[in-house]
Amino acid sequence: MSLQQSLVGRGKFITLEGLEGVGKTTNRELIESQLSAAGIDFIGTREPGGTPIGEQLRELVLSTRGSMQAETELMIMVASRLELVSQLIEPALAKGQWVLCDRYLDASVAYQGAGRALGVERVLQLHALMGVTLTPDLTLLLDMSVKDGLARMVARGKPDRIENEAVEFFERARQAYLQRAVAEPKRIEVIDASLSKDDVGASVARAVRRLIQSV
Ligand code: Z5A
Repeated sequence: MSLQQSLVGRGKFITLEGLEGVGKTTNRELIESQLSAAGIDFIGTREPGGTPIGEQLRELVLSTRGSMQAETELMIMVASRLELVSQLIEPALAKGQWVLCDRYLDASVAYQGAGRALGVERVLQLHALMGVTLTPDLTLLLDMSVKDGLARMVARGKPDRIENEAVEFFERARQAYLQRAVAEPKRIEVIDASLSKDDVGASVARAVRRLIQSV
């Protein structure tokens, strides 16, 4: 370990999760401002994507051209994550930088494990098998009804392949997210995303402040 690393310690890893339209991008920007104001060195990234290979995989997996087996979809998500963790996230954390990621492993549990009904255990086993075992320090789960979240997305238009799924798919994903929050209450903070942008932002900022103060 270099002198610089031993002085700053390992960085913290924060993820944003939730269904479409719940405000992940909106709140990612708020957290970035908060971290900057606190003088914390950080990087922001997203999944699928975040590396040159990951961004190509993102285009492939979200494209509306042709159909794809659920297992193929899962393996592309894991491949993109593997690249992101090894090329960007782990090196940044090791240098003492904080990492803010728009979606991570919980999204595969929710969307592929529950939404596509591949099974939560199977999704976790595949990650373990591939050595993707990094767990976030804090996960902000923005939660609201599927109907209201989708309504926000309809206003945006141009749905991708996964956004074209039926409401039942998203209901299963939402329940899986909430079950994970019950199982891991210390890591996952559920935030009511149906409130105003200011109120959601205030809850997000409180949770991030607690993490900053814990260091
Ligand atoms: N996916 C997967 O299946 N498995 C995986 O392992 C991973 C991902 C990692 C990535 O999509 C897709 O990949 C995603 C899951 C799947 N697909 N689906 N479906 P993405 O990255 O393109 O998009 P997203 O993650 O679904 O996010 P989004 O669609 O951009 O939504 P968002 O970031 O959560 O919301 P936003 O852009 O901040 O806000 C949406 C609108 O609502 C916008 O107009 C805001 O101004 C408005 N908004 C935000 N907050 C509020 C409040 N509080 N009140 C009112 N209006 C608000």
